[in-house]
Amino acid sequence: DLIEESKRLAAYTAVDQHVKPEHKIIGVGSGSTVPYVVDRIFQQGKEVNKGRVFIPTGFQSRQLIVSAGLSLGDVDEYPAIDITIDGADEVDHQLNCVKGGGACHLREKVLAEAAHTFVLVADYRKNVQYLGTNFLSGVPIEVVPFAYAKVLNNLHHSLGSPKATLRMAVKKAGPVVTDNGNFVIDAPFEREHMIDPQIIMSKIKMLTGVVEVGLFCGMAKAAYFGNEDGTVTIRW
Ligand code: DER
Repeated sequence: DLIEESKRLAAYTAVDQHVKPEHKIIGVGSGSTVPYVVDRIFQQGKEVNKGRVFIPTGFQSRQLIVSAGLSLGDVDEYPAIDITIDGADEVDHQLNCVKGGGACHLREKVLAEAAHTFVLVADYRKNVQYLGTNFLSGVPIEVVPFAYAKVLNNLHHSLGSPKATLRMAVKKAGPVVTDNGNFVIDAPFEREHMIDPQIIMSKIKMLTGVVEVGLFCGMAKAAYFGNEDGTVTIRW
C-alpha cells in the first residue's frame, strides 16, 4: 500500500545515500519504517556487513538485527556511533521531531545523541511544518511510575497540556511499560508551544520524575520522506 511503499522508499534512499562502507557502528531505531532500513543495509552484502556492529534502540530493534543475521552490539561497549537511522512520528520544517509513538524514545535519543550522524526516515504523513499537525496524541514523555501522577498534574496545571494522559496498553491490562520499566504520558500542546519545541522540551525535562521527552530538537542531520507519487523528499 502507499504508506508502506513510501516507508520503504525513504529507508532505501537514506541507506543508499548515508550508510557508507566506512560506517562500522550503526544505531538501529524502532518502529515500522526501520525494518526497511535493516533490509537495505543487509542488501549491501555480507562483505561490508561482516565488519559492522549494530546497536539496538529496544527489544523490537534488537529482534530486527538478530533476525537479519547482523552482529549485535551494546551501547555500553560502543558509546560512539557512526550513524543512527530512525523513524519519527512527525518532523517539522527545522527537522525537530516527535518520537515515542512506539514508546522507545529514551534509548532512541541515547543512540541519536551518541551518533556522529543521525538520520530520519518516514512516510509522507510525518512531513509537517509544525509538530502537532498530524500526530495528534501529543508529545510522548517517559516517566518513572512513582511520579506519573505528579507529572500529569504538572502538565495539566502548569505546562499547558490539560489533555495529557497516561498511555494505556491495548493487549495488556494497565499502562504501557517501556523497555526500561517506565510509563509513558502523551501530552498534546497548542501550536504556540510547537513553534520552537526546544522551549517546552526543556520545561518538561526539568520535571522531577521525567526520564525523557519525545521531542528531538536540532539532532537530525537529514530527513527522508517517501511521497505518495513515488518520489522522495530529502530535507537537511
Ligand atoms: O517510537 C518512535 O519514535 C518510532 O521511531 C516511531 O515513532 C516511528 O514510527 P513508524 O516508523 O512506525 O511510523
